[in-house]
Amino acid sequence: MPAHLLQEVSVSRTYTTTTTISEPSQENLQNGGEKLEKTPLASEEDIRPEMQDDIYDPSYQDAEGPKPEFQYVWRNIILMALLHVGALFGLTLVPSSKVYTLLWVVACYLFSAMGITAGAHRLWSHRTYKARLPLRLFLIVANTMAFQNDVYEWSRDHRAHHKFSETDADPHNSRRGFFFSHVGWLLVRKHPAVIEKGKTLNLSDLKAEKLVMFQRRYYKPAVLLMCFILPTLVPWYFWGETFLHSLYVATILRYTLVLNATWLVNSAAHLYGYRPYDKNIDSRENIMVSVGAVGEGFHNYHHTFPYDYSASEYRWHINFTTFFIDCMAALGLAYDRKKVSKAAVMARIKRTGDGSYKSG
Ligand code: ST9
Ligand code: ZN
Ligand code: ZN
Repeated sequence: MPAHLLQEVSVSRTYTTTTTISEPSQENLQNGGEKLEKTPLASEEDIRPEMQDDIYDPSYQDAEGPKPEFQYVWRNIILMALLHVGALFGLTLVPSSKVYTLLWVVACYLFSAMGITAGAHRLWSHRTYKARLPLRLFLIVANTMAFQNDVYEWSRDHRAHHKFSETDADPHNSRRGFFFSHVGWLLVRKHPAVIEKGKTLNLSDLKAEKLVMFQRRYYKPAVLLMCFILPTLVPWYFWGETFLHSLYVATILRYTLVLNATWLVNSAAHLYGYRPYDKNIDSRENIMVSVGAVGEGFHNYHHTFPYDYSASEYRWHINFTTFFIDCMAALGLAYDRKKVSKAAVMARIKRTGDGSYKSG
């Protein structure tokens, strides 16, 4: 029997589903088609049996009734507003910055991006590959430069986002609109469901990892050093950049750009784009987001197969993060990279895709 048929057989034997395969219609392409009653609870292909708490659980639904009022956190609102005003000022300083400063911005952008994508996301939240200590050290330092909460908190929120997607228990529930899923969720107290359901998640792997706990313990001083002091001092000290340019371009603007590129995955990639792998979920394939987020915009694929180390059907296609992990693997620092088979992907496209998939 061909491999892809074997996949389909094993899927239907393991999980209950009411899916029927039908020809894609124009309506499916436009509005995602009708909702299925059930989508699979666990993986399409059992390539990472040790971790299940980032797999979508459709059995959890929002409680009936009105949503609680937003409880604004004014400290965060003021700091975020100041940061963005500072970034706009930094933008005006770009033309008068030294070339080395701009190269430094690119280097810091990519370094902190790796700390989020290859580190907090694909390694620590999803365990899609394994990393030896030198790489984990590199990633935790890079992650600290990104200042997006410590890895433990980031991964806890992110597993909740996958398991309880688009419900009150999803920290950046995109059903609450673009602004809320982009940055608004960081400006208000969390919905009680985030905390209640979040407490049911298995985080034992993160609690057991000394490096992750070490970062959590020293997070504030480490962020001050890695995100603010070091990126400002380097251009000022090494190539005589003005302190103003160093602070506003290399630090404030760079930090704000990385934040917004990341947040676009939660907002734009949950609202705009096709759903070739699963039309029943809100996350979408968004090339523009992938460019800024160095490979994290293939978000319909990623929510369908969260255990794939490439977060995309492909490897190096608009995906610097996968290129980076593959380079680390070539050096022997990354190993056990999980990749969903082509047969399983094709079977899933046929079963739940919106009909927009183009092969090749
Ligand atoms: C930032 C994060 O920007 C960005 C994350 C983006 C994720 C993107 C994912 C997309 C995929 C990957 C793409 C990567 C692309 C990268 C591209 C790079 C170029 N479960 O939170 P608290 C409990 S951060 C279980 O204070 P409040 C827990 O007991 C930016 N329990 O809730 C906790 O205590 P503790 C900088 C949970 O009071 C307690 O509740 N940082 C969970 O409602 C209180 O938690 C900021 O701006 C859970 N999920 O406050 C700070 N959650 O932690 C923002 C909570 O001690 N944060 N509990 O165990 C805050 O100020 C606050 O969290 C708050 C909510 C005001 C938002
Ligand atoms: Zn994810
Ligand atoms: Zn998502």
